[in-house]
Amino acid sequence: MSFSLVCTGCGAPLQMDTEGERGFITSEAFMRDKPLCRRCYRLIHYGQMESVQIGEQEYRTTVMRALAKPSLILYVLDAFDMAGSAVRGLAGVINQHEVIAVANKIDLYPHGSSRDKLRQWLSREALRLQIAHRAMLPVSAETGEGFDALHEMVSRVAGDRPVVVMGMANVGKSTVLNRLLAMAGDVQERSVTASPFPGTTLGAIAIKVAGGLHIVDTPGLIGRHRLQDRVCGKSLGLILPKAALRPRVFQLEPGQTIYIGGLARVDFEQGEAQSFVVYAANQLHVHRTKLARADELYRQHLGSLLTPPCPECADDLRGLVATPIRVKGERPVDVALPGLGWVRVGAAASLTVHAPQGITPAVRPAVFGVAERGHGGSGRRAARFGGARSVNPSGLRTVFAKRGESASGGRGGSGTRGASTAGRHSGPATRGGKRP
Ligand SMILES: Nc1nc2c(ncn2[C@@H]2O[C@H](COP(=O)(O)OP(=O)(O)OP(=O)(O)O)[C@@H](O)[C@H]2O)c(=O)[nH]1
Ligand SMILES: [Mg+2]
Ligand SMILES: [Zn+2]
Ligand SMILES: [Zn+2]
Repeated sequence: MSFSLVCTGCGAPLQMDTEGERGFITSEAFMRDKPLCRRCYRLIHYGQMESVQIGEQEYRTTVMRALAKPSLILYVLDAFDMAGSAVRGLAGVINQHEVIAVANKIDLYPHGSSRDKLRQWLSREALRLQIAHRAMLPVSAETGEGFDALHEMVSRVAGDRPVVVMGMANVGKSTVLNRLLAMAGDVQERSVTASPFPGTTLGAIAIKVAGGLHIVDTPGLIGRHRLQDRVCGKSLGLILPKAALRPRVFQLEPGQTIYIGGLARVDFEQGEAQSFVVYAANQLHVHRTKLARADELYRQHLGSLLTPPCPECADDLRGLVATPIRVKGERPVDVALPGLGWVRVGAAASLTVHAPQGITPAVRPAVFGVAERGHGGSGRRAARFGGARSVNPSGLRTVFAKRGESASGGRGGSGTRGASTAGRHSGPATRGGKRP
């Protein structure tokens, strides 16, 4: 039996000298079959996170090393947070390998939504985020949905290349890897550490699976452009969805606004009265108020009614930055807030979206409900077809069916055609994505 010098849970080099630093292990734990650092032990057994993170430079070096040989990359994306899922600054390295995009956490999408339409939308979104991929596989590492297809494809195309699992922090890379290990019949309890805290995996972990597969877990990139990387541990529990999203519909008049916790605010300034549909963690409070009262409410109730942030993380997240957004109304759009969710807007509207410094709202074609296109997109219709008034599976199916029918008119994923922001939205779709 070979002896591992990195933690088998998080990949940190093991050391016995400095408590509280990464890779710390007691001599007893070190003698075990599967040496696990103290941080992993506490994460797994007590759900406690010691705040040790790796910086951006170290992240890049680690991933580049893991990709030293021609590899099959499983680029794991968070299907709930596509806007926050693109790893910035590594495209040049990634593009030298074969990429399978794995959109994880699809269990968070309302039950009954058409998975095939969802896959097409996710693929277009990935391309818009400049993630070229040979295939897009929507999966849930939590429920196992989509894993037969993923396992089959990995077994078929990997050959003798290492399979490198990479992506932003917290998208579920380690959970995906664990499920693949289990499917490969690896019963030796060789699972890696997964946790709700971004930054769980600290180094590359290479695992040889029975049957010849060589699979590598890598750390995730932590960025200031996503809210899950900015809130404290307590607030994290409020913004991360735990169950399928329950869309929340707000019938708004111009001059009204909605707060999503105290982390974002969407002002409806001009346009016809219409419904706004909020897709965010069900446990997160969404508050509607008059625009005229909005600032005062924020001053008085930040951290209480409008939470998160809580007192512990408010300093970094206080003082929202305004971005004007014009929705043309030709097609419904989502205003996505990295790490928080999105707000679907179906008809023409002038909005101002407020979010903490560094969190940039992104406008994209709506994932749900383009059904009202060509119907004038009135608010009432948007509510009816948006599948949102209730979480009605068949309602959602209707949306997708209609979307399929009206396939003409440029569905090529040109992104922000339906809206414009003040020059801050992301660019048009890239080429390069081969469909399976
Ligand atoms: N709802 C849902 N949650 C998931 C799924 N897969 C993983 N998670 C959760 O997402 C969180 C992060 O999972 P990890 O596997 O640790 O994510 P990671 O990408 O390895 O994170 P880092 O190591 O920090 O980069 C955990 O709370 C998981 O339980 C999924 O399919 N659905
Ligand atoms: Mg991990
Ligand atoms: Zn560890
Ligand atoms: Zn907090």
